[in-house]
Amino acid sequence: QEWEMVTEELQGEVQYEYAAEFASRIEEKTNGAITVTPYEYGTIGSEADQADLLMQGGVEMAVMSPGFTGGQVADGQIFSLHYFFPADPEQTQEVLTNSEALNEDLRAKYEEHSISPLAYWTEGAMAWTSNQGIESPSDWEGLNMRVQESPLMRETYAAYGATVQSISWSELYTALDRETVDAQENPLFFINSASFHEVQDTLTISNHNNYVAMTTANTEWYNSLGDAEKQLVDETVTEMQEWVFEEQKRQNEEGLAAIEEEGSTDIIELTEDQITAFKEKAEPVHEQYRNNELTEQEIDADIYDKLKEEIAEVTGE
Ligand code: 6CS
Repeated sequence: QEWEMVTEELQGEVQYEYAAEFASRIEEKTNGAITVTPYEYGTIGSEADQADLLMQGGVEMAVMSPGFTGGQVADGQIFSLHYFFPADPEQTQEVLTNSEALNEDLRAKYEEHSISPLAYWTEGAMAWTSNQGIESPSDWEGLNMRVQESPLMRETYAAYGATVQSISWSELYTALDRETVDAQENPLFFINSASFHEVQDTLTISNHNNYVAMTTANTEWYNSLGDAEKQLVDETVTEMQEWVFEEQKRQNEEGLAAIEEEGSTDIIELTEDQITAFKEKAEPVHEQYRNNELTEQEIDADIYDKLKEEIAEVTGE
């Protein structure tokens, strides 16, 4: 058998390396009876095209960011709330791995669209880049922020006074360079490898959110697998939670070191007081989202409530 797995990143980056590692584990476990072909970003279309392809069963598996299907799977937008998941990537990974709200309830929502999220994992804490130097919510006023396809992202940035524009990451370098957008968010490894810092003067370590990716399978395909194959996929995905955590950690540390070494980017680390000012603006958005005041499509408040409790259990807050 041959399975195809698309990713939204290039060779060397976390998502692609994840798919390559997954492929090698499956091939080894089956003595080559099953091969998995990982695809780097760009071979198949935009992130949204790839999500469509998975939903239609054009590929068996995908590494996907929830941000690109926010308009379709409204509940997946929960990942774009700021200061909601733990700031510590290790605690976030623990929640992503063990949460029933995500791995059962949210999974069922995705499955209505033929996407089966088999695992959620972090690609690291996101930082903001801009030419302005973002240190307080008011620094966002008048800035046009690049976001993915999640209507809630508009509201999270509107709470700081920014406007937003959805574009694919493949157009982002040029958009920042030409100043059609003024700012963006991504993990440090990705900022470095996509060279966004070359066209932005400042980088803010904001700890506002961790980037989340999902290992997904087309639901009809996954359900058609025999028990042994399903078990093989599930067990490999579970094993890889630790592997990918270490991979993103290494890549993010190296990414920051490379940006620092280049020396052309002003790196701002928010103080606790500055973070408090952002939280004051971001937290009301959580409740508005939960109460269905923000997005056109209904979201399930029970998923929000359950996840919030699960997060509190991990952080002890
Ligand atoms: O900013 C983005 O859209 C891209 N960022 C990452 C970390 N992975 C893929 C995604 O498309």
